[in-house]
Amino acid sequence: MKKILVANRGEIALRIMRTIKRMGIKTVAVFSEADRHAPHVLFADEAVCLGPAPSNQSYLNGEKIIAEAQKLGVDGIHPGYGFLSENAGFAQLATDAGITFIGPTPEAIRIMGSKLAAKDCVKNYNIPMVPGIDKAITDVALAKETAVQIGFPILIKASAGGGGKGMRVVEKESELEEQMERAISEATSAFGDGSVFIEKYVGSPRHIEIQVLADNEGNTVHLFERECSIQRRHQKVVEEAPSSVLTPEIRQQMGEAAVLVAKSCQYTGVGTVEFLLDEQLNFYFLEMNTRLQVEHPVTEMITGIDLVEEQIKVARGETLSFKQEDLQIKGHALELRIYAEDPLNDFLPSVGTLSTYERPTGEGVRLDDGYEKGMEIPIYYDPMIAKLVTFGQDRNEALQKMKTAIKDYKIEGVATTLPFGDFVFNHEAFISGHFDTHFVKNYYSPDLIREQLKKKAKIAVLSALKYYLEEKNTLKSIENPSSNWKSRLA
Ligand code: MV4
Repeated sequence: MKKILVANRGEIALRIMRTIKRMGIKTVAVFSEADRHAPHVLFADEAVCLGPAPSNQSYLNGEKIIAEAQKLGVDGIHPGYGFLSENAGFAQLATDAGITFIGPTPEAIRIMGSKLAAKDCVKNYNIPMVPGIDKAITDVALAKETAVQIGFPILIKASAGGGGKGMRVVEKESELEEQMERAISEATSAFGDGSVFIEKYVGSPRHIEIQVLADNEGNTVHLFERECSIQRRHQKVVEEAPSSVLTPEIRQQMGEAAVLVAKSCQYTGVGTVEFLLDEQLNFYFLEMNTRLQVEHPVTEMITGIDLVEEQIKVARGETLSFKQEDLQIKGHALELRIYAEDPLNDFLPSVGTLSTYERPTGEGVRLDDGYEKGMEIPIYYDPMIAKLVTFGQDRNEALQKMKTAIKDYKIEGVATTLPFGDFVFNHEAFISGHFDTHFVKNYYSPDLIREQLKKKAKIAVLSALKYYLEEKNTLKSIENPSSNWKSRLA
């Protein structure tokens, strides 16, 4: 591969292009009219405008992207995450145009894009799954029968759903019919596919995912787990690797299960297998994400492996250069996603210009960002500004570095999730590792941040006052040197 087009924007486009350049390959950026002066455009060797700001007229226009790639003699396309990354049709379009799609096959994307197809695909591999039905269900009577068998509460899920969309908890039998009808009509209008299924509801789960990597010869390894339980409304905010609750035995079992999930669909490249982990440390396969994930840096930090480099090597047909036995966890990494969202105002998007933008630095601090001081955060795309990642020999070292880095990171002009991160990293439940997917709901309220901010303001005032009192006499002598002279003579 001599020239790779990155079909994305922001921090991930930059992060991917850095690796491509380091490998001696040329980079092509694509951009919308809103991103004309964005860092990913400046960084690339070549760049093409796709069209107006809205995603469906730019970053989601697969045909245009392929056409531009062909004009520029591109031989590989990296889709990043979001946008076209899990679009089997786009992967096929690239392949048909003679361009290597840097990701799994269209078939693997298609299977794992449907939860029911995924369950069906792995059914002969002995993968633990939450008790439930693995078929689309429309018959209310049958649903009731199954629900009574597995026991309430149960969860209705949309097969085509993702990120928690189309999920409904049903507490008792009398609510099932109404909830099912709603779930089906919601799934039909949201995804054009009304298939739903039911599962036992796991009440206080952790969300643990396993990074996998496979080449074209069937060599498949896992790169351990990421703990992603700290999220709000299915949007992850804090991630870490390794998880503080997994034992080596369960880690190995989950890793082996994840490798089997990948093998079941002849997976190639990097992918992520999601599990729920209950309080007794039972784990259940949820779904597989067939892309490079936002939170991949924590895995890179603890394994020393550049996942984008591995993607490219696999895409150009290379054999994995390491085996499972060669891999080990070294140290601990934390990630905070910094969104232009206001944690004091229900995390509403905060629009504006980055009037102040000062990056934290230091050993063990990695900042993946896509903005510069003075830039505006466009309203058209995901409002994530950056990912702040810290690495330490152990969890506590990573935590201390994170707290310092949050203090050193100065952003003004938009509200961000930095104060929310500070809240999480100072919370007893996070520090002790005793938390689940309900962390934000259970512990967070904006008043806690307001109190912290007030406390900080008070400390600033008090230390200024203390300093003033200490220096009062010096101050007097500066203001009135003669009186000082006289008093000394007296
Ligand atoms: C569940 C669950 C409890 N029981 N399935 C949410 C997103 C989707 N990937 C699966 N999700 C869940 N599935 C059963 N049977 C709870 C969740 C869930 C969740 C999962 C991962 C991370 C955050 C979550 C927040 C709420 C609910």
